[in-house]
Amino acid sequence: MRNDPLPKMKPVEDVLLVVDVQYDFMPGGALAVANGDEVVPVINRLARAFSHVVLTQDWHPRSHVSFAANHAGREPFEMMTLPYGEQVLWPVHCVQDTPGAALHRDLHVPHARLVVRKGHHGHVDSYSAFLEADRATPTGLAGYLRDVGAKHVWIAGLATDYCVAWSALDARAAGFEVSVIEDACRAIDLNGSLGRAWEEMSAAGVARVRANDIKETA
Ligand code: VGL
Ligand code: ZN
Repeated sequence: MRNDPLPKMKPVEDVLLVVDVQYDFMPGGALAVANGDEVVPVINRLARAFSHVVLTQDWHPRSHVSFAANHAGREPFEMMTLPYGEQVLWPVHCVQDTPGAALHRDLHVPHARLVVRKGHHGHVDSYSAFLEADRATPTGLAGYLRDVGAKHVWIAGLATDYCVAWSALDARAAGFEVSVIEDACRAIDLNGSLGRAWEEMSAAGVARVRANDIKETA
């Protein structure tokens, strides 16, 4: 249904980054985010205001180091020290080419130009769409966004306190203006992670906005 379409935003400079709208993060999924499905219609509507949209997909090998099942005696949601730092051990999720790794079928962003798959290296996680968790291996997204003339990255999706927050912080560090659209995101909130994520984003100069605040800038 298309009534009252949002005005198109300035092309090129404003990019909408839609993070991990995949079945394993939906209610009933392997790493379910409470009410994660509620972001889908909000993002569909928002995306009409952007001429440039990039999607991300969490995309792990089954042997991935972030899966508790790959560490004898470990349970999901425990912490583990890995060579690159502290890692949450997750349930097996978003295994490459499985139904749980697919984008939600009701996500309608036909004009999305790029899908960044992340977390594909077996020995390092990647919450961020920009930099893997070793904080050294780039995904290439910052270079892509610079090449196409992007200045402001608007972020929506799952989960607010992990992949959205890490992507927002790295986008700032890469020199972009960044806004996180809070009602187009939902959180995992593990041991206070959501409050910490908003504090870190705010300290880094990430704007916290709502979908209805987004107006034409052209
Ligand atoms: C995510 C935990 C593990 C996310 C991905 O998309 O926020 N969280 N993998
Ligand atoms: Zn993951």
